[in-house]
Amino acid sequence: MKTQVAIIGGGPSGLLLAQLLHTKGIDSIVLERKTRDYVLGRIRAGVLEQGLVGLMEQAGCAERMHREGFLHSGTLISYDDQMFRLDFTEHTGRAVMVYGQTEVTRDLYAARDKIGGQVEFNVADVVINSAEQGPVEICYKIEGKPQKLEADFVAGCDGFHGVSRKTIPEDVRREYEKVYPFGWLGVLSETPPVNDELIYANSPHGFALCSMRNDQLSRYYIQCSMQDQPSDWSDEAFWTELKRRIPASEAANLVTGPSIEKSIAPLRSFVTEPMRWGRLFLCGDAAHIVPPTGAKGLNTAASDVHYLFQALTQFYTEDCSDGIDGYSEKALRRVWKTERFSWWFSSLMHRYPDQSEFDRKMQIAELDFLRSNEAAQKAMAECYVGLPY
Ligand code: FAS
Ligand code: PHB
Repeated sequence: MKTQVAIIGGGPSGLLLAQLLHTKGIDSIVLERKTRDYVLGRIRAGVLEQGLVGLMEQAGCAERMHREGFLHSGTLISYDDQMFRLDFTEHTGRAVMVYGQTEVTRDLYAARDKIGGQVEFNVADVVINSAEQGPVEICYKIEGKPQKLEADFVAGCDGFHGVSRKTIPEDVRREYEKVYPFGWLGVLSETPPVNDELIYANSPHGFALCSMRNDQLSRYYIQCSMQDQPSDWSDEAFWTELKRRIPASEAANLVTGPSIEKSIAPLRSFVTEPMRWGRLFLCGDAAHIVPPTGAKGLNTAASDVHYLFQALTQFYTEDCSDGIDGYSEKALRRVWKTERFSWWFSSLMHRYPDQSEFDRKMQIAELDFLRSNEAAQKAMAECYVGLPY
C-alpha cells in the first residue's frame, strides 16, 4: 500500500490531521492499534480552545459541536470556602467550548467514513523504517498477517505510549519530565452539573474540579494518591470527599448519583525535543503531556496538527519545505508556554504531600492576588482560552 502521509494513531490528533489534509486533496492512511469502540470509550478532555473549534470548522466537522456544545465565557475558582469568577470574555473577548473529547473523536470518525477515508484498526507491531531519509516504510500486522505501507511522510499521533517517539534515536531525543505526587480520580455521572460553569477548587483536603459534558452528564475530579485504585473509592466516599472540597453553597446544590465511569489519571508534565526527525513528525501526546488542570492536552495536540497541516500543505501545493523545516521549533514554542501554564495552575491548586504551612500561605496569597488583580486575571484568561497559533 502507498499513501502520501501515513498517520500512526486514530485518536483526535491523527483523525483531525487526516481530515484537514483531505480538504487539500492530500492522501493519508490512519493506523490504529485498538478498535474504534475502544478509542471512543475513553473519557478524557472536555474543554476546547477556539483554535480547536476553528480547526474542526476547517475540517468540516463542527456542526454537532456547535449544536450540542456549550460556550463558556468564564470559570469559577474557589479556595477556603470563598469563590470568584474569572471572566474570559471580559479579559480576552473570547470563550471556550465545553464539548467532550469523545464527541470530537466521534465526529472525526464520522467525517472519515463520509469521505471513505482509510483507517486500519487493530494494527500490531508497528515499525517505522527509513524515517530519516524516506520514503518511509511502515511494517505492521493485522491478525498476525504482515502488512507494509509506504509514504512520503509519517505523522506520529500515537500518544505517550506509542512507537513514534521511540523511533527517534535516543542520542537525537532530549526529554524533560516532571511527575506530580498525586493523581486525579475522575467520575462521570448522569446527573445535572452542580454549576453552569466549571469550578476549580483548592481546598485544605486537596484539589477538586466540577465539570460537565451536557446538562444531564457531569464530570467531577478529586486529587487522590497515586497508590489508590478506583475500586478503593465507593461512589459515596467520592461524593462525600468532593462535597468537603468545594464551597458549602455549591455542595448544598450537588446532585449525586451512581458513577458510570470511574478512573484515575496520573499527573505529568513531559516534553520531547525535537518533534521532527527526517520524514517523521510527532503530534500531541506522542511528544508532550500536560497535567489536565489547565485543560491543555487535547488543545495542544490541535495546535501541533495546525502547524503540521500548514507545513505539509505548503510542501505539496508550493513544493516548499520551509514549513516542514520549521515545524518542530514552531510547535515547541507554543508547547512550552502551555506546559508553563499547566504547571503553574497545577502548583497553585493542588495540595502537595510535603507542603509546608508557608507553601500553603503562598498558594492562598497567590489566589487572593488573582482574585483581586486585573492584570493577573487577564494573564490567566489569555492562557486558559488559548494562546494564538
Ligand atoms: P491519544 O492518546 O488520544 O491517541 C493516540 C492513539 O494512538 C490512541 O488511539 C492509541 O490507541 C493509538 N496508538 C498508540 N500506539 C499505537 C501504535 N503503536 N500503533 C497504532 N496506534 C497506536 N486532557 C484534558 O484537557 N482534560 C482531561 O481531563 C484529560 N484527561 C486525560 C485523561 C487521561 C487518562 C489521558 C491519558 C489524557 C487526558 N487528557 C486530558 C489529555 C488528552 O486529552 C490528550 O491530550 C489527547 O488524548 C491527545 O490526543 P492524541 O495526541 O491524539 O493522543
Ligand atoms: C473535563 O471536563 O474533563 C476537564 C475540564 C477541565 C480540565 C480538565 C478536565 O481542566
